[in-house]
Amino acid sequence: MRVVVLTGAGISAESGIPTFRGPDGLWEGHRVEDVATPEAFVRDPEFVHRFYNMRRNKLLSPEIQPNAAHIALANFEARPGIEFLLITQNIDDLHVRAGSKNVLPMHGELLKARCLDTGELFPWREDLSMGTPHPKHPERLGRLRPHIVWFGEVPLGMDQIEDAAHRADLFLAIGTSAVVYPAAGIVQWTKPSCRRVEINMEATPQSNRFHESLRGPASQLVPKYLDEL
Ligand code: BV8
Repeated sequence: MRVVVLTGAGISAESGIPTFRGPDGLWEGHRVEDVATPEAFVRDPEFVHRFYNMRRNKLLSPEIQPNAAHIALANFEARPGIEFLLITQNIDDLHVRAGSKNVLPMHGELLKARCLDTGELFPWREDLSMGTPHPKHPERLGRLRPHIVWFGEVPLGMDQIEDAAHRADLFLAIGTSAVVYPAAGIVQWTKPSCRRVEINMEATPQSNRFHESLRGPASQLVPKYLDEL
């Protein structure tokens, strides 16, 4: 069975990482759409670095751990006969830490930095600033950005995503408000015979495209749903 899963901030909420559009969705009074943009980075790079430094430090604190939903997805992927792709909009590493193998982080990764000049990626767990020396050319300062897809930038792996969606027998959307494109549109690439299931706390603008919409916390509904498959 070919299974494609799309996750959003809701799957990490119970691990302690705030979602974007819930009551705790603002940062210093700013919407993510206003901070996560190339224009904001040009205008005030230290402000954008501070936004990601805060989120990277929180992600690295010991109380932030994968929850039962992350773990259930990793266990399901390991089942025989399952061809599995986990597309995540999240920039945390909780799916990988839970043991998921075939993970496509379409909006980038918080624990990687990218060279502005060459696009080279580096694993990154410290703060970034305009004073950060380049790992290979220490005389160059401030030439790194977070390896994150900002608004107005093209998400990663779109060709692979479209191909997998077209071939999927089961498409599972978990913990996403389905307002950000092209992620919210992936469900529309599935074939008519594909089973489409949404697991979320609330209805979304895409709910009507799913055969089944399960309402409730991912940490309870995801393990239950996958166990019954
Ligand atoms: C693109 C990284 C072109 C950043 C993110 C004007 C100018 C420019 C672009 C646009 C524009 N107008 C529209 C656009 C397109 C734009 C867009 O869609 N904007 C929205 C706001 C309207 N999209 C883009 O710019 C994209 N790029 O269009 O390029 C292109 C495209 C294709 C081909 C060629 C060219 C780039 C979008 C990527 C932006 N980067 N992340 C960062 O994280 O700092 S998106 C950001 O929002 C996060 O990644 C997040 O994942 C994503 C979506 O949010 P969700 O994950 O859904 O989280 P949210 O909080 O919204 O919802 C959580 C849900 O979980 C809720 O429904 C809640 O009920 C539920 N929940 C909560 N707790 C639980 C739960 N469910 C279960 N259990 C629980 N416990």
